[in-house]
Parts: sequence; C-alpha cells; structure tokens
Amino acid sequence: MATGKQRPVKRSASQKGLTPASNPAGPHKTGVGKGGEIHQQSTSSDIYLTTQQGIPVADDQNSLRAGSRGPTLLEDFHFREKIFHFDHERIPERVVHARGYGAHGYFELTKSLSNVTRADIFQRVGEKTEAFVRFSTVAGSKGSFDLARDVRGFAVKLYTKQGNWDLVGNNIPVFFIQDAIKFPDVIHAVKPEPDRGFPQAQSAHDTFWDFISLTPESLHMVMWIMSDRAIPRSFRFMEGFGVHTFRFLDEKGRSTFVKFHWKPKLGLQSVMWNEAVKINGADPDFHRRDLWDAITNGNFPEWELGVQLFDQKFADKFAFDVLDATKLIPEEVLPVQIVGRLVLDRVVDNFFAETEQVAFCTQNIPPGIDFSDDPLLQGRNFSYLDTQLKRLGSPNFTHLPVNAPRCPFAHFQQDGHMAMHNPKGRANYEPNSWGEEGGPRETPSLGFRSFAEPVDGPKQRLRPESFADHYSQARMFYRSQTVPEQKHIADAVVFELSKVEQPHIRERMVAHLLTIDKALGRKVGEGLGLNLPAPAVPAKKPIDAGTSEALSIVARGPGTFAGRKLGILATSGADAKTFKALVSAVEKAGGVCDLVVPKIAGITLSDGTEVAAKQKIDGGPSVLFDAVAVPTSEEGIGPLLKDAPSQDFVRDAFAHCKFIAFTPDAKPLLEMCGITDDVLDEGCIELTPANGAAFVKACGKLRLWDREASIDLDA
Ligand code: HDE
Repeated sequence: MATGKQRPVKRSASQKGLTPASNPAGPHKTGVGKGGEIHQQSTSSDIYLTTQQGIPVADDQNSLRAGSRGPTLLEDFHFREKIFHFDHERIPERVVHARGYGAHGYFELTKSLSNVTRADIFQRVGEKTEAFVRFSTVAGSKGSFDLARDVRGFAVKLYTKQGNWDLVGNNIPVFFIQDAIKFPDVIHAVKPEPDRGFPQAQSAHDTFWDFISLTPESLHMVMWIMSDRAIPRSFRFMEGFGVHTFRFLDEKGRSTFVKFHWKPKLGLQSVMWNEAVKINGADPDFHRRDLWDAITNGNFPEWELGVQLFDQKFADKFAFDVLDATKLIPEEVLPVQIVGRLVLDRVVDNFFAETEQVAFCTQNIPPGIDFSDDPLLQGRNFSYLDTQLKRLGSPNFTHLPVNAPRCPFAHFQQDGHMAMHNPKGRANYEPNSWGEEGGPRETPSLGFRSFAEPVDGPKQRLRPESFADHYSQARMFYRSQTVPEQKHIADAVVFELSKVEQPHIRERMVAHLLTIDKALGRKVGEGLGLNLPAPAVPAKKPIDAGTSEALSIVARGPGTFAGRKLGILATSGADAKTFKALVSAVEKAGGVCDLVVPKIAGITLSDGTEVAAKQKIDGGPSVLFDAVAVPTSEEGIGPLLKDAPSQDFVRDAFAHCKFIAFTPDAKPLLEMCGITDDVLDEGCIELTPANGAAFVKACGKLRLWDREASIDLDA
C-alpha cells in the first residue's frame, strides 16, 4: 500500500459503516464479488483504499462498464490510473550488476586513521556510521540465478557526517581491463551474444573467450574468475575489495596511497561448480535468501575493514604499477591493517525502493579521500553518474531516501523531474548579497580538496610500459592455490572452453595458460584433447613473484561451523536423543539446522517429540547445505531407499566432499549411493547420542578435499 504510511487514510466513524459495493459480505469477511469471484478483504486494518489522488475507491474488483456485459468506459479513472501505473513499474535494469541484493547496517571505527586522513569517518574510534551494501553478479540480468560463475559486486554506501562515500568494489581484488575505454567491450563479450540473445549469466561461450584470448591484460582476473572465488557459498563468506589504489589526504593535504579490503568475520567459503549448477535449479535465490535469513534470524553478517597503506617510494619498488587495476599488492608484502567493522543488521523494507533504487557512484568521496590516476577508476567516475540518470530518470535521484545524505546538505541545484527538496527564498545562486538569507557558502577549511598532484605530459593515447606485464600475477595467483583449488581452476577452464565452438579460440587460450604455468596449460590442453600449442609470447617477460597464502580460500579455512547450515534428512521414529544432541551441538557452534523430511507436516521422534520441517525432500537437496546428517529409523528408511531425491541428497553430499553423519538404520541408503564400507572416510561419521558435538567440530573443516581425488566431478 503505497500511501498508507505517509498519509494513512483512516475510515471516519461514518465511513466505517460503508461497505465496499463489491463486497456484499462486508469488510473483514470473504465475499463474492459482482463478477462471481471470491476474494478476501483485509482483516488487519481499517485503512481504506484510495486512488493516487486520495479519492476513496468503492470497487476495486470490477471496471466501470456500460451494462454488465458492455464495453469499459474511458471515464473509469481508477482503472486507468491503476493500469497506467502498473505499465510503468519497471525502471531500466543496471547494464552490469543487474542482479543484486542489499541490506542496511553500520560501520564502526576500531582504529583511528587521523594520522593519514582527515576523512571524518576515520577519526573517532567507536563511532558508528550508517551503511547500505548491495551485493551483485555482473553478467546476468535482473532475473538470473545467484550462483553464476561471475565476479560479485560489493558496493558499500557510507553515510558519513561529511557526505556519502561510495566504495563500489568487487569480491575480487583485480579487474579484467586496465583502461575504462575497454569496459563496453569486455561486458559485451560476456553478456548474451547479440544475434541469439543467449547464454544468460555465463562466460562459457565463444565471444567471451574470443575477447579474453585476445586481451592478455585480462589473464590475472581470469584466473580468479575460474577459481572458486567466482562461486561463493554466501555473500557472508566473501571478501570485498576497493580494487583501485586510492589516496588518503591529511589536514595538510599530504597523500598516502590506500587499498581497501573487507574481510568476512566468518571466513571465506565457496561451493563446487557441480554444486553451483544444481543450486541454481533448486534455489535461484540462494544468496539473497541466505542474507535475508541470516539478518532476520539475528546472525548479523560482519566484515572487518582493512587498509594497505603505502607511499610513492614504496610503490616505486614494484615492477608493476599501482595504478594498474589488474595487479594487487600481496598481503605478505604489505600487511592489511584492520581499522573497522561493517555489520549488516537490517533487511530492506522494500526491495525496489532500496536495493533497486540505490545509486552508487565511485565519484562520491568525502574530504580526506581522493582518487589515484588509475585509468579504470578515472573512467568509472564518468560512468556512474550517467548511468544513474538513465536508470532513475532524474538528476534528483539523491532525493530518494536510500541515496540521500544523512548529514545536513545545502546547495543551489534546483528543479528537474520529481524535485522533492525545494529551496525557499530568492537566493538560488552565489555569490549573492542576501546576507543570512543568501543560502550556503563555500567552506575552504572543511571542503573537499583534491590532491595537488603536479600533472604534465603530452596528450596521447598510450598505455605506459609499467602496465605491460600480464602474466606474473596470474602465475602468482595460480601457484598460491592449494591442490584442490588448482584442480578447480583447471576444471573450470576446461568446462568453459568445452562450451566454446571455435577450436582456434580454445587453442589461443591454452597458449596463454602455458605461459602462466606450464602444468596448468598442459592440464587444460589434455582436458580439451588438444595438441598443445606453443606458449604465448608475452610483451614483457613474466617474473616469478612467489606465492601468497592469503589468495587461497582453503589455506585459511574458518575452522568452525559458525554461520553454516546442516541439512538433516530425517524420518519419523529417528532416535530422539541422537537428534536433539546433534541439533544442540550445531546451535552451540553458531550454525543452523534445516529439517528435510518426506512430508512437510514434519516428523515425530522416537520419544514422541514432534519436529517441524523446513523442506520436503525434493525441495531440499543437499547442495543447499554445508554438511548433512541422515538420522532415520528402521521403518523410516524403507521409503527413502525407493526415492531418487533421497539418494541424490546423499550421493551429492558425498561427491561434494561434505561431512555426512548417519545413524545405523540409514546405512542402506548410503550403500545404495555407492558409499560402502570400503569408501567410508573420516568425513562419514556414524552418529550416536554422544558424538553430535564431535561431528560438528569435524564439520568446521567444511569439506574433506582428499575425497575429491576419488570422486572426480570433471571426468
Ligand atoms: Fe562498475 N558499473 N564499471 N565496476 N560496478 C556499474 O553503475 C563501470 C568496475 C561495480 O550495486 C554501473 O549503477 C565502468 C570495477 C559494482 O548498484 C555502471 C567500469 C568495479 C556495481 C558501471 C566499471 C566495478 C557497478 C551499472 C570500467 C570493481 C554495482 C549500474 C572502468 C571495483 C553497484 C550502476 C550496485 C555498476 C560502470 C568497472 C564495481 C554502468 C565504466 C573495476 C559493484 O556505471
């Protein structure tokens, strides 16, 4: 009800007696409309329906017609207004990052940065700043699925006391291209192909790999995209990065370079590709539902804000350029200092008003923060304002509540579509001589100032030599991965290139991979059944930049089941003690349980306890969970042995290297899925009333990767 909150239209005493004509049964009752349809009247409110103009509506079920079977009349303003508004409900979806999900929260400073920046948000430890965050995928359109292989947007709007700061980042610290002028090309290449309009939300097609194989600067990012980072288990388990090098400026205008990092409190976690494909079918909203559930259950997702600080002298030591967004500075070389935390504690009230209408702009930065000359960042600063005008339709998009600064603001911009804040008085320009009524004045001391960087040089279109090395960090990333992660990268490239129809594109790509890492190139070549091409000849010889453990997800596992979900496939008659001990161990560890059962009404445990269910078996496959348990009973297991979704539940959990707990009665189901005594491993645990906590502790490893060698999903 759009107007209800702003201008509640209450029934007056006399009006309360009114009965809508369409509802002969009167309010608060189910009635039969004139058209014979049955409809339910609201029982919770005495607010009555009006048009957008506030005119009370007597009948919302039938349009105004000449006679009961005659034509609809043009004078039916209520019908026309309703349909007119409906026809205009959509705004253009974002060209990129169309599918996203947002939430509110706050940033709290834990370490003052007043020595390097005058930005107000970084001055006072303990102070909280309101925040809105939107996570997204890049390639898919608004209605696509959540678990596409893709980089995730991690856009943070911080409503600081000195204006909005938008840190519009990703979950990957580098990008495909070095210069913004290539952005339309890389995006066109990854989006559905223009003639056929598919594939949706996937990079596994010819145009993407054609572009990539001709654009070596993309190779580092491609390693990340092919890694498990591109199929995160949850927004809550992703890192975020500002990507570009920014500047902090202190009171005296002195500059310190800064790179921003968001580190999830619950650690990193991704899913496997085979799992992602199945999740997209079982729950295309997997990520948004996860965020919604976590926040509404009071498990507020949290990230630490980290900064890497350095000066020009430090930057000059690298062979690469810190202005090149295809490069990162390894944490081992320059540690990330934690300076604050971001907590998401409130879901949106209205998806459209907040998540859809939020307008992030990279150029929104408060005093004390500044851009570097990264040509990607510089280009973005043009793009975002432009895109918001197109999407939101008015330069007054800052008047929308989600975009409006929380601090006082005053300026002379005026009029335009949908102007909501309109100044009073005569002064709409400055300088003026209207004294106190003359409106806001400049503030040289508080105001935003750019870094006074000397700039010189001929106007030219030229990529500097310092941007020329495209292979060293791709190699560093690949070599920093654990064995299973390296396997996933090779498998992903083989998968994607196997969808590419043109053999020369596959070959060109393998040539690059051989230059990145011989073993990787060979593995992929083998997976494609290719005769190996000669390695690509790089413009600049790559160097062995060593490895960085921080680049691996598995190497720094969380070691806890906190924030994770156990799927319990159970039947009536399951042993109550075992069941209850398991659930309490999960909850104690900070995890949650979902009960998956044959009938949604729930189950009755051996002691008569009735337990409500979350999913019927075919709606709750094991891909939705981090680990599974199968506590059944002798009489309950029989039907499951005949049920394909029950078998998929167990077979997939095993294939996805998950921890599995089972009671002895459930063993025939495991055996049916090929999990016989000879393949049982330490990840398969027979459940007793006493070992629930031990099982949950083991689940802290999240996956038993050793199992993957025997269950090879890419085969
Ligand atoms: Fe964006 N990007 N981008 N981008 N981007 C947009 O702005 C653009 C880039 C990122 O949740 C658009 O409001 C150009 C890098 C996020 O609403 C658009 C270039 C990074 C979001 C745009 C880049 C990002 C966007 C589309 C090349 C990571 C979603 C809708 C220089 C650091 C924000 C919109 C949200 C959205 C342009 C590259 C992150 C068209 C020209 C690099 C997270 O303005």
